[in-house]
Formats: sequence, C-alpha cells, structure tokens
Amino acid sequence: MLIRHGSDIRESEVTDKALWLDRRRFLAWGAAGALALGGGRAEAAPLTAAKGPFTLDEALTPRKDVTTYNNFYEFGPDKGDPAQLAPSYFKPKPWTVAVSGECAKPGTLGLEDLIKPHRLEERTYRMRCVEAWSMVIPWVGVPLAEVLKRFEPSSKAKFVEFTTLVDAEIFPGQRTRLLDWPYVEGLRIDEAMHPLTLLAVGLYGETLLPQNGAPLRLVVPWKYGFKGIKSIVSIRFTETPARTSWMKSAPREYGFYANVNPKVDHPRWSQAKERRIGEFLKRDTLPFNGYGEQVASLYSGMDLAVNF
Ligand SMILES: Nc1nc2c(c(=O)[nH]1)N[C@H]1C(S)=C(S)[C@@H](COP(=O)(O)O)O[C@H]1N2
Ligand SMILES: [Mo]
Repeated sequence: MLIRHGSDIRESEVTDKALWLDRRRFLAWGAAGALALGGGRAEAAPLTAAKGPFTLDEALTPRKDVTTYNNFYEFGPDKGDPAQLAPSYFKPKPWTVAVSGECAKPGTLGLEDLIKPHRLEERTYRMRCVEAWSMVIPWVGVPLAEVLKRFEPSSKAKFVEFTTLVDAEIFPGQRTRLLDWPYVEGLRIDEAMHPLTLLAVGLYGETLLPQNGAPLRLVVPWKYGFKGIKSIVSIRFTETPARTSWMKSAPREYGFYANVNPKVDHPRWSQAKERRIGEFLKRDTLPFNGYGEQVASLYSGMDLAVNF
C-alpha cells in the first residue's frame, strides 16, 4: 500500500481518465439490460441473511464510507478510484470459482452453486487496514470452512491460496504495474477453517458492489485488511504458503500472517493506534483486532514479531 512508482502511475491515470469518459458515454446505451446476472453487479441487490454469531457493540461505519473509501488496486491506487471507476468498467458477468489442489473433489463452480448450499449470515466485524484506519462493517456471507469442506481437502492441504480475477477490461488498474497481477492471498488451513473466517457476498444487507470485491471476497477480521482478497476466482489447497502480492511487492513490510498487532510496527509507521473512519480521536489498536479470545491459540508458540 502507498507504493507509487512515480511517473509510471501518473501517466496511466491520465490515460484512464480519457478512457473512462469515453466508456461512460458508451455504457449509457447498453448497461441497463445486463444487470440481472448473478456474477457481479454494478448495482447492489437485496440479500436475505440470518443474524450470525460474533456481532459487535460498536457503531457501524456508514454505508457511504464503506462503499466510497476503498483499497482495490485493480481500479487504481487512490481510495476514491474504485467507487468512481467501477460503475463504468465493472460489468456483470457469469462468475465461476475454480477450487483445486490438495483435495478429493476439485471443481469449477458457478457463484450460485458455490454459495447456495449454505445459509447466508450477517456478521458485523471490525476491519483494520494496515494503513492504520479502521471500519465496522456488517457483512453478509458464509463461513469459509463450510464451503471448503465440500471439496474434501487432503492431509497435504496445509494452506489455502486465493486469486483475484485478471481482466483489464473491467479492472483498469491492471493496465498498470501497480502490483504483480493477479492479486494473490493465502491463509494457513486452520485459519481458513476458523469459524470467524467469512466468504462474503454482501454488506449492509445487499450484494457486494464492485468496489468492495463483488461478487465474492474474503473477510478475516483479526488480520490486516489486505488479507481480505476481493473478486475471487480461484481457491487452491496447497502444501506451502502462497507468495502473496504484498509480500512480493514489499517483503519487509507485509508478511504472510499479517495479524493485527499494536506491538509490531509497519517499517514506515506505528501500528499502536488507528483512526476509525468517521471518528476524530485515535483509538488504541487491539491485538488480533479484538478477536484474541477466539484466535490467539492458533499462534501459541509462534514469535509474532518474526511471523508478522
Ligand atoms: N484484489 C484485491 N483485494 C483487496 C485489495 C486490492 O487492492 N485488491 N485491497 C485490500 C486492502 S489493502 C483492504 S484494506 C481491503 C479493503 O476492503 P474494502 O474496500 O471493502 O473496505 O481490501 C483488500 N482486498
Ligand atoms: Mo488495507
């Protein structure tokens, strides 16, 4: 995050702006009819979800902030880029997810088939970005563990790797080399199977907007936000940890575990405090983002300053 390679980026932003204006004119003709498909929408559609466990006693971050202040480098490096560019670029399309690797029942499933066997839950979680700001977001989704179990991971499945779609037609940021696309993230298998880990399809009672990772994204509330990979098309069970995009981009700054930790500073800033979006005074950063009771045991015996 906050990595800009100077002239390179500025030039592409100029190009994008021109394309974007063109694209808006073009879309005025054809967008409306395409919105009914399930695989990612430019507009949110209502979802029915039961109240799940792990709710929070903290004020929700307004929907307006959750949907306009985003990190999604596939649309560009600035917080406003995703919400500004998504309506004209991101097109609804049939969405499939390939599940592969160390499991007995690999397969490629449509979004509906992946999610429909499960009961949608609403889960309100804190989200802490590594950049030291945070939100409280009412997600809608299914526990990742329930979905993964259907594919019968083998004893060799020690890790899970997730990949975002590559398609520069709908993700204009992928025309730049801001990151080494595709965006890749990973979890250890016990983290992936933890009951807090959510595969989200919505927020605030509606399907995800593109800027929040439509149609399917990961939410791991005790880790920094960059672990919550958006617009997932591949889930792979592996023996070794994924080489994640942020580790490739800045290995000394972003580790594989990325557990929220007030005692381990980012090399370029402190992690002791955070700014809750919409609040004026800073808050103390909570170990594991306040989920220590549920997850600290996953890391017993590990040095969290080394495994950051
Ligand atoms: N594919 C992809 N996923 C991503 C990102 C990204 O740039 N690309 N940014 C991450 C970061 S840094 C954060 S903080 C969260 C932000 O999620 P939100 O915009 O829905 O709040 O998404 C994460 N997932
Ligand atoms: Mo982030």
